[in-house]
Amino acid sequence: MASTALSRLSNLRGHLQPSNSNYIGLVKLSPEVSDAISHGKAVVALESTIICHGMPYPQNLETAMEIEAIVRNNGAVPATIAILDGVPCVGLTLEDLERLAKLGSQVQKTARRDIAHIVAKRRNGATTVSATMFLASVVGISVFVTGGIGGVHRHGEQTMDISSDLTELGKTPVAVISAGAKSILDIPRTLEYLETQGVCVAAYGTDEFPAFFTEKSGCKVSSCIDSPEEGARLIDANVKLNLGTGLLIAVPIPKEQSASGSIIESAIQKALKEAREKNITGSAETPFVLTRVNELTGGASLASNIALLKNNALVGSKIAVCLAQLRE
Ligand code: PSU
Ligand code: MN
Repeated sequence: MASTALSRLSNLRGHLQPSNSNYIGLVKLSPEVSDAISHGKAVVALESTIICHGMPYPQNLETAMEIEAIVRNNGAVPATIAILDGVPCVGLTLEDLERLAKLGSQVQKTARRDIAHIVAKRRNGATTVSATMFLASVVGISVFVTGGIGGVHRHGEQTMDISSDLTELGKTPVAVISAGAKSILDIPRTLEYLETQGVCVAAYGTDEFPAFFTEKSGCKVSSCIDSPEEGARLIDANVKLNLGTGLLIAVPIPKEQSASGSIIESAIQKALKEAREKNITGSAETPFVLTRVNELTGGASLASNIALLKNNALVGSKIAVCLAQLRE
């Protein structure tokens, strides 16, 4: 109900910046996002690591703008999230997007553990899935669209390299719409870990978890969604049950775009080998592998990446619109 959302927002606002209506605690909302949340309109959160570390300039800027346009054309308000000069921002201007896109990897990749540090040092931070989920939930956004989530890395049983995206999904009630997890990761262990965290993993139009560049991973999911309405009902049930966990909604890459899957797989193998040889680990591993895979495939992986992002934005926006209708 719109009035409930409004009172929830004004309660939350009471805390820190009472003089400025566009802050919730330390988090700054754009006027458009603030208005949409207050009135119970459909809002879709978007991350910024993908802009700064996932794609080269200028494709990163073009894609960020196109994704926002797709969200708008489907009746929802886009809320791209990043930390700018120490201020966590929900909803960016075109100038903000340009700045992030041009700075690229100079902007620190910011997962949950890095948020306080970046704020305290008044730096810029490109938020990963975990940090974006956290900030989206602070301001009451339930739907978040991205490309792929982090997961349990291959050999994770030895390195303990498990993305904080997975623990965030275990404790933050935001639905993440993605194309699954890349096969640079250990997908079966990623799904096991999500089960341990109590996270419902649903696949859109299929019963199989997709592997980002390809439609299939060989792993089944426990929930299937066949329409935006079903997605919205799942999110609504998760919230009303007060489970406290997030949801992972995996949308397979469109068939036409997944053809180069085997070429990409061999590039992934090569990039992983190089990362091991160069001793690139921790938070640097994912950006390194993504960049190398793109170089090795001559841009084919970037084209697939952009195509699946657009498709996720389309599906996620429709789900967000249905969710807003359910809550009216
Ligand atoms: N997977 C992708 N593209 C990405 C990422 C993951 O296919 O851009 C980014 C997301 O921001 C994700 C982060 O949250 O990498 C995970 O990093 P790590 O593996 O260090 O947790
Ligand atoms: Mn990691």
